[in-house]
Amino acid sequence: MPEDGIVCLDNGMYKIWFARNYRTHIANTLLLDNALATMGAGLPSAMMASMLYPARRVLAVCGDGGFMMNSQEMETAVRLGLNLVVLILEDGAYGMIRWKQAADGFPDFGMTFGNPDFVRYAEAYGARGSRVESTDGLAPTLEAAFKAGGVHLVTVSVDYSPKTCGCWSRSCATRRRRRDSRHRRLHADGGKKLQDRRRAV
Ligand SMILES: Cc1ncc(C[n+]2csc(CCOP(=O)(O)OP(=O)(O)O)c2C)c(N)n1
Ligand SMILES: [Mg+2]
Repeated sequence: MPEDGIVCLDNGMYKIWFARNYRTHIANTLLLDNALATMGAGLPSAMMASMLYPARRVLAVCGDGGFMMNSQEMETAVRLGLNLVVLILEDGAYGMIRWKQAADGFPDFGMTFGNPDFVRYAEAYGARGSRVESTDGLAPTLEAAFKAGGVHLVTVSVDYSPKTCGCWSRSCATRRRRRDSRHRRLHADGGKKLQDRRRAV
């Protein structure tokens, strides 16, 4: 993104990455709602940013769950002739809650779902859609989407498994990073209690 580009986040796991690592140089170029943290806000806030600053690049970053909470606003964005790109991080799950559930030692239950084909979904609204197939493809796909103008949806698969965010698997690869006392208690016996609990469910 250029320095004056505006990134508008929805709410999910990736918000933590942006909050920690995304450097801004101009005020209000990273819109991040950490108060009520409402899912579904990414696309509408990008639409407003694009209306206020039509000459600047605007990128909404959404999880698949959050995007689907307000995705019908694609129609409004197309109808108003806005220029914006929506990047969807697709893990087929409410990733952040799935992670919290695992970090608290609960079974991996009820947090996954299926998605529409987001490229065709975008096209159904008269927008453009692209799927990123490799890490190297991300930047050029975004660049092409901004250059093309209009409403453009870019979807990319994301893997939030233990490598990325911690206690996820039975082996609990990053438990040493966890300060949560409940979590520590569950692992005090090498994970036996946790396994018993999983067996019981
Ligand atoms: C309206 C609303 N419902 C529920 C929540 C609780 N919540 C926070 S993050 C999250 C999951 C987000 O899933 P997704 O958008 O797919 O992002 P991911 O974490 O998978 O990247 C949920 C359910 C919320 N913040 N807002
Ligand atoms: Mg998700």
